[in-house]
Amino acid sequence: MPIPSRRSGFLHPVASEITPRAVYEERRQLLRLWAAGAAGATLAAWAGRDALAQVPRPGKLTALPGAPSAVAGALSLEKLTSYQDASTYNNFYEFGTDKADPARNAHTLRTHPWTVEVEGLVKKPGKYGIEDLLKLSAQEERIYRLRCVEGWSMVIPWVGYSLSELIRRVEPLGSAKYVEFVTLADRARMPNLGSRVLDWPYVEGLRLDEALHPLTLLAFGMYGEVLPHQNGAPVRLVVPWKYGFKSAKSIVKIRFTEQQPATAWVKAAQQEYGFYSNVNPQVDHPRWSQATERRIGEDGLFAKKRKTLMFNGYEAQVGQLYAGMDLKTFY
Ligand SMILES: Nc1nc2c(c(=O)[nH]1)N[C@H]1C(S)=C(S)[C@@H](COP(=O)(O)O)O[C@H]1N2
Ligand SMILES: [Mo]
Repeated sequence: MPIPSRRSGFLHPVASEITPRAVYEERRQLLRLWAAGAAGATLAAWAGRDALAQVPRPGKLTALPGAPSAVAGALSLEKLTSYQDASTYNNFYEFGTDKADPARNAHTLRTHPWTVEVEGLVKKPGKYGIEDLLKLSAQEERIYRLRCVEGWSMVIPWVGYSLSELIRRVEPLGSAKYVEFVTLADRARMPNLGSRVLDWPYVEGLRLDEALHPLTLLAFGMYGEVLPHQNGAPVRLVVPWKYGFKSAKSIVKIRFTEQQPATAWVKAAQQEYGFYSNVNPQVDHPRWSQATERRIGEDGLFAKKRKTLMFNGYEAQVGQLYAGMDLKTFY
């Protein structure tokens, strides 16, 4: 994918983006009306949306449409981040630490064949080819905010299904308390694995109840298409109430454990990146405040910062998971 010129940190859309995005915007309008309960008037139009999404797009990725999710809180009504921004301003350290590196370098990733291995404390461990994993449950579209620990945020329409669908199938044992996500570490295809910026492979983890929460998404696509490599193809997590780094990309192993997994960022700097990493405006990162954020795409010279919401705005859905916990200690 060509990298657009960057002036004052602003990304200029290239001409080839304009038509597909206009089509997407139209779909998004329908989705918004639908979510707001204006279904009657727009149902006919809504029924036509998949036809729109499946219009072949020369040079674009394969369509991966999903029905709008019925999970509570899964459809944010905020303005979407442009596809251009969402796919060119990324963190994927295996491909470099600059935000533009993943889009520049991740073309070397091979996503077929791809296997995700489920192991550890489950009754039914096994290996899933990516095609089977994709079809394990109906694909849903969810519009989630993604808030990064550095203070930027985006609003992205993801396509996938609740991780709980997979977890139920493999039947965790009573002793399973955590889920560990191990991602690809392929020196031949990932140019930054020679660096020691993190202890590869990149590993993330969730408590089992967090992993089972219906908002925890196993994502295969975004904007109605399969994931671009730089966003974690062919399969990643999206955990909308946690800082972005909890959303492991290009997952190859899902392991059920009794002990809290040693995650890549906790190993790198425990004081800065805790295991929980719930978005919390009241608990600052040791080097900066977490009370505000900047929405990517609005980050012009005079853009106002936004107030960061508790649990990234998903408090009604996930607050109960942390009842009685001191979130300053378990950050
Ligand atoms: N394997 C892997 N997964 C990863 C990362 C990474 O460096 N490697 N970065 C994380 C961080 S810090 C963020 S903010 C999100 C970024 O996702 P996005 O590029 O789709 O916005 O991916 C997360 N998942
Ligand atoms: Mo991040």
